[in-house]
Amino acid sequence: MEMTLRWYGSKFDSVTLEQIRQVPGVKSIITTLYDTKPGEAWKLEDIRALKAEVEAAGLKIAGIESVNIHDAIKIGTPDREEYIENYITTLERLGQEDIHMVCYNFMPVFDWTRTELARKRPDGSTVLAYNQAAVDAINPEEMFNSINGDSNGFVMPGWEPERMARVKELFEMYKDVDDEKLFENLKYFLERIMPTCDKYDINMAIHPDDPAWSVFGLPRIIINKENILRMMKMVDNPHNGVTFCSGSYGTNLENNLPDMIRSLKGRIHFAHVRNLKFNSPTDFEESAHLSSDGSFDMYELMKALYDIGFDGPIRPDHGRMIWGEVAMPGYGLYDRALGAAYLNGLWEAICKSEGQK
Ligand SMILES: [Mn+2]
Repeated sequence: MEMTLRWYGSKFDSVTLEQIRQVPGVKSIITTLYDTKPGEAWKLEDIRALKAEVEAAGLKIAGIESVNIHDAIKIGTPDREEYIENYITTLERLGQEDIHMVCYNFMPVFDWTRTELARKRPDGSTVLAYNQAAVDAINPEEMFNSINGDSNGFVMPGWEPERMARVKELFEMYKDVDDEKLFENLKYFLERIMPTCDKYDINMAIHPDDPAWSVFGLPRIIINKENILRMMKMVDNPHNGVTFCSGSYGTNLENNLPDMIRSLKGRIHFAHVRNLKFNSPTDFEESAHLSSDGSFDMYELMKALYDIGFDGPIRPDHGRMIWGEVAMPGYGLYDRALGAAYLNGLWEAICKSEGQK
C-alpha cells in the first residue's frame, strides 16, 4: 500500500506540502482542483501546474479526490451527455499526465453529512459528529447554515455555497429519482467512461455514501455489501472499483467492515481508514485512529486489506482538531499525521508477522 494524505491545494489548505513531506512514510498525496465545478472539463494546464507544484515539493500525486459528478448525470436528464463528455475529457487529461486513480461519489445533493463539526471530546479535542435526532429536527437549509457557520472559514468539500444556494431546486430535481433510478444512472455513466478508463488504465473508486443511509428522504445506494457487489457486477470491469472508507460504511453498525474488504478483492482502488466512536447506533463521533479510542478494530481492517493484497493508495481520514490547530474541520495536519504513523505501524507489524521483510 501507498500511504498518502489528502491535500486541497495551496490556495485552500492550511497544511503545506512541505509539512506533509515530513510525515514519516508519506511520499504522495491525494488532491484535486478544488475550484473546478462539477461538470467542468479540467484544463490540461491546470493539471500540469498542480502536478509540477506537488513534484517540486518532493511528493507525487497518487490519485484525485474527487472529480465530482454533475447532478444531471445522477438525475439522468438529457443534458447529462454534455457532462459525461466533459468527464471523459478530464479522465483523458489525467491519464495523459500519468494519474491513474479517481475517487468520486454518487450521492444526491449532499456529500457527507454531519450535525456537528466541533464536538468536544473528554480529552479536549474537537471532532465531527452525527446525531440522527438532530438531523430529523432540521431541514436541509438549516443543515447547510450550521455546517457553514462551523467550518473555521473554510469551504467544506461538497458544501460549496453556490451549490447550497440551489438546495430547494436540487431537491425538486431529484423527486423522481429512487434507488433503482440512481443505480441505472450510475450504470449508464460507468458504461460510458469505461473505454477511456481502459485506454488510460484509470481506476475509478466510488466513495460510499456518508452516512450509509438515506438523509432527508434522498436515495442512497453505496451503503452496504449487497449494493456495492451489485454495482461491481453491473459493470464488471476491474476499473470499476471502490474507495473503501471505513468511516462511511462503518456508520451502519450492521456493515461487517473486514468481511466487506475481503469480498471486494481486486476492486478496492483506494482506502480511507479511520475510526468512529459510537455513543448509540444513531450517534457517533470521529475518534482518533487508534482502535481503543473508537469502536472499530483497526488491526482487523488493515489485516483484511493485507490479506486481499491491497497495493493502492491509502490515507488516514478525518482527524481530530488537536494542539490548538485551526484548519478545515477533519483536515488538520496533526491528527492525520498521527493516523498515518499509526496505520503505517500496524502495516509494518502485519507484514513482519506474515514473514515479509
Ligand atoms: Mn472517506
